[in-house]
Amino acid sequence: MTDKVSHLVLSVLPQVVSTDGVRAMMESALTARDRVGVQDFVLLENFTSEAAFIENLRKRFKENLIYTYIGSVLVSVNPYKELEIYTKNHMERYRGVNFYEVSPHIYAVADNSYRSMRSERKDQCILISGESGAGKTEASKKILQYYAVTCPASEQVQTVKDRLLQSNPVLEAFGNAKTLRNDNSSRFGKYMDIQFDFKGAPVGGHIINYLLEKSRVVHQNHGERNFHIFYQLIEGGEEDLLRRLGLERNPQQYQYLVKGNCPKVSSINDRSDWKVVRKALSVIGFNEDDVEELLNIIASVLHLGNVQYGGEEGNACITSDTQIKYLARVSLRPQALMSPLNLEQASSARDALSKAVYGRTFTWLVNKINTSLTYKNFSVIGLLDIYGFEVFQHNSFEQFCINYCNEKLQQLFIELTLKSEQEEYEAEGITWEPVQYFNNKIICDLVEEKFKGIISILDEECLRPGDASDITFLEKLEDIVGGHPHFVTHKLADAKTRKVMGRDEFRLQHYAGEVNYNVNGECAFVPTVMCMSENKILTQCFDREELSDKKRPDTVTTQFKASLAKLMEILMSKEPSYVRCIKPNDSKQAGRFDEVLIRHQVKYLGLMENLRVRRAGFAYRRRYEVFLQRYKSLCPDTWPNWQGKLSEGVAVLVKHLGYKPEEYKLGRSKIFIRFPKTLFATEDALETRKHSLGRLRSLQVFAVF
Ligand code: AD9
Ligand code: MG
Repeated sequence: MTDKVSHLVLSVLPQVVSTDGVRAMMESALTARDRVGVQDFVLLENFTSEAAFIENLRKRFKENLIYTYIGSVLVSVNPYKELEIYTKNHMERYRGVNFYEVSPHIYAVADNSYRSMRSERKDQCILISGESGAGKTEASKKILQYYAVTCPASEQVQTVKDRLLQSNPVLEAFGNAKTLRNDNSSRFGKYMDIQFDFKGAPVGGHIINYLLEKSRVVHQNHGERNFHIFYQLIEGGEEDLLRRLGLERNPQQYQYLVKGNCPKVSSINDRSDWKVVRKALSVIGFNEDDVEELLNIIASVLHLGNVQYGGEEGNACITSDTQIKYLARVSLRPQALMSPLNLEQASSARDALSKAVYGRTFTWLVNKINTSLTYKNFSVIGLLDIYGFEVFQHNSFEQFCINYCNEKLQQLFIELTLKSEQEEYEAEGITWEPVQYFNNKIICDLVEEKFKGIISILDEECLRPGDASDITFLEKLEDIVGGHPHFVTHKLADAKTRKVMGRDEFRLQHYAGEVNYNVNGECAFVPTVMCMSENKILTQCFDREELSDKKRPDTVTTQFKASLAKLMEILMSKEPSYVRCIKPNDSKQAGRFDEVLIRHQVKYLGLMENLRVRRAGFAYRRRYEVFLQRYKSLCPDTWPNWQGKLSEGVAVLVKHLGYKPEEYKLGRSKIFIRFPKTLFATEDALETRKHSLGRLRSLQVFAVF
């Protein structure tokens, strides 16, 4: 009876059940257990086997059980279909209930963090990770909805709740896009603090955005789109508005929207999304003027994309007057666009300008949302919805930053998981035996170390006057980090690797796999003309001081490194919970479990490592009162009530059950059980007793672990 699962809780059953009836019930209970797998991977007998891990995930996925725990970490598999598990009734079921007394759910994680925040007065954070399309953003929205519905509310709190909820459609319109992997892919990282007052009501919030994928503004791969807002405006914008902005109702007219050849997406209704976004903007507190200025900028980016250059070699001039008419009125002064460049330089300067304008406007938008969400110094729960590890055919510095971020989060994850395990053992007075694990600090150092890390080398090359180029950067990398075990270039690679690497690439061996990065960089661009704009938003986005040499901005990578370091600080100061999202297939299809794809994610999410750490000592642990309450009926000395100390009651109980000394340990407030089979045997004993008592009324599959 080992490879068994969660047990059944029997409640309100019919008075009399025949022997046959009992047998049938037990049989069906057992097949149910076999069918649905274990609800906590720590209960897998063969916990080091990746195959057993995946099989368990598969069983549960087939039964629409998309959530499974590794201890307190929630693993979630995207079902790609609407499941009836997010109703108000479900929310109520998880409210104020202990993590392990109900089946695994995103609401259990939300509720657990909320209760810890309130009872221990400690700030919490929920870290959601996984690859593109795995369900991170949906998970973060479910958590937010859970708080919006279950937390107490006054009229003022309702406004905050509404604004928190409505910030999502706005940020998604400007920061999400259709990609090959996800029709609603977040192209930025997001950390959101939700603030709660002493009554537990959400009273404020704050959002930090990370590294918007600006390159999408000017270029999209085949089958992908630009940010949703462009299509929403063109499809849904009122006639008057489009006329004022000089836009036509046809996305194919705009160079920045035609690159992916994908103006329409079956799962997206741009017109109705436009209405949602307009409404959300007003809930957040945008007045008509703010909205008009914002849309002016969006339209100006489209016009800018249509600016054509002609003229002599080395002295490009604009040949498209219509665009300039709108651009000049909207944001720029036409004379400021004059500058001696060749055709290629002129187009690339135009694109750099578009990216800068869009990127800064996005940050402005986040700041504007933040001012509408008051932020006081109360307890917080932070939600981190950040891009997962990315490997494309062509990986640029954007992927480099994203993957570096994932390295940092993985490091934090393993460190904190180990730390909390260790702390729990120490708190319970149980000896801690060190666990071997792969520490990816070596890769983080390779990227971020002062003076000799990749980012420092890049900075130095970028700031060096004279002949610095992508190739000198690569050579410098070879000089300084060429001997590092996780780094290789075309020149340094063995013959086999060389075949799959370009001469302008370097390869990093990440904890999650190998990635080749292309070093073809972007020219630094100081957007002089933008500082002269009369658009109110743009004047806030482009600071005149930037034009002076004294206030030269850091490179994007250095800025990103600093913002990540800040993020790590924020996360370290809070008590973390984790949601690890898995994408079941690449075709966005319900019911398809692609084992190869899933195995890869299990690997790079570090789930086996996580399980090993969690199972290093004991598979199961429970507080004495919970354990005793559940199993006291199995021992005449503890039934119906144990009067003495809880720990002694548990000692009497497990002795009666025949636990061997090597199978368990008694800590200060908890019992630790080493093997799942011990617990399963106890569960079976409980079931048999309940059945033999003939007090079965109805059978309800109920999750307990
Ligand atoms: V990306 O890194 O931003 O590209 P995410 O955020 O991990 O990615 P997202 O949450 O956007 O993925 O999920 C992708 C799609 O999967 C959603 O648009 C839904 O159609 C689908 N999904 C995800 N989670 C659920 C769920 N719990 N129930 C039903 C889901 N559908
Ligand atoms: Mg997302």
